[in-house]
Amino acid sequence: MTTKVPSYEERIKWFHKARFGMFIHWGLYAIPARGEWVMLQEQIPAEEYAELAKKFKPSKFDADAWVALAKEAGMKYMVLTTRHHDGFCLFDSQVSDFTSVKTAAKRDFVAEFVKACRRGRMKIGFYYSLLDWRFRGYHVGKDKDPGSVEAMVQQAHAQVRELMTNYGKIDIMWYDGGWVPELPREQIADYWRSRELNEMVRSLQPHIIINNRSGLEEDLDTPEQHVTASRPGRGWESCMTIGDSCGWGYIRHNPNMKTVTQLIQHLVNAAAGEGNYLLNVGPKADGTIQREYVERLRAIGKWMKVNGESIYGSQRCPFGGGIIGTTTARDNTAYLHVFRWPGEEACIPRVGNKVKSATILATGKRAKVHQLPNGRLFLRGLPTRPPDKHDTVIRLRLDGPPRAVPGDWMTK
Ligand code: FHN
Repeated sequence: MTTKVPSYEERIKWFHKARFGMFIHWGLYAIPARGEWVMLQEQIPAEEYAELAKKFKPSKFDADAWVALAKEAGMKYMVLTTRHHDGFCLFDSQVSDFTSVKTAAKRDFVAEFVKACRRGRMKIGFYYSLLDWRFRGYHVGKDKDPGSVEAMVQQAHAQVRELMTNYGKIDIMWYDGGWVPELPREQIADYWRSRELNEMVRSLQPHIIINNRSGLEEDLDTPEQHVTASRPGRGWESCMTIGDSCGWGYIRHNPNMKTVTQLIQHLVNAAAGEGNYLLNVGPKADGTIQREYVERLRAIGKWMKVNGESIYGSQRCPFGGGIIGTTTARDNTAYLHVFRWPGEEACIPRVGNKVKSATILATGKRAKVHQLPNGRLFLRGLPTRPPDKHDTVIRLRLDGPPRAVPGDWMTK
């Protein structure tokens, strides 16, 4: 019996409404606190690295606290590393003893995470690394050790089946680690048998969204550490760290933390391109999230409380943002996001609609609207200082869906 898979548009609808999610990189690597690549970067032998599992007993792990923080930030879904490249599973697996259930923690953290997300009405994504550094074949190549590569591929298929079977309805299958050192990109799907794998995923989870990292395009593009829109109609999500790009997992001293303004403007630019922003936290070994991340997420949440209508369910807007910022839209409303406050008058080009009103969301105050036939829109009577230091949003009520003034401005 073949399972009926809903249409792409049906499956991705909630994702477009959500716009903002939390990525969580957590595992044994939080103990040394030098990022999730520490095993490979410091060439730690697998047996030595496995000793960490004896110390991984996160006394303060509280999935409800993670969910509460994500909600406070205005996030609508959460993606957890169920297993990263080091091979350690945060879930119960019949095909591996290297799990948090069978070692010191004796807990199924994925199960606890899923239950907390459901209590908090958060959509759920499972990150799963196809590659596993513990398999010799991955490093020496299929020619030199075909048996090891086959065992690694079989592990991936078996564990993805466990994840898709044992934890209820899952919303995103977030593959990673599909790349293979000796192979060109177009051969990756065959190496992992990804067509067979994803057929199984969709048969078990017909509503699921699958990302583009198993060697197949599937449903979602995943630009990493940058915000680059996909073609209209294609779902995409920018994933990003708050600190250095090498540190998805916890790093004890991470000097380069992005500011709240930078993080908000990344979120806005993703929304302007009809994409999502998956912002990462790397909890400490005890399960808590560091203060610098909590402060930033709470500040973003404060901004989202006032301006979230310009982000959730956002559509591309054909108006220019000029030099001052960018625009998002939703139905018969456009939102001007002013990153660089111009003072008492703002101008944006290419507005083909009649603007019925302009309101600053941060203050509720109206601006005076003046429009020229060539599409230039002037908003006047603005305060000299920016009402919001990160991004002041001005809501433009229009006479219909946003439409741009046709043609090139020089020809007017
Ligand atoms: O190697 C991983 C990395 O550790 C992290 O998980 C990121 C998140 O998207 N993905 C890979 C690097 O592209």
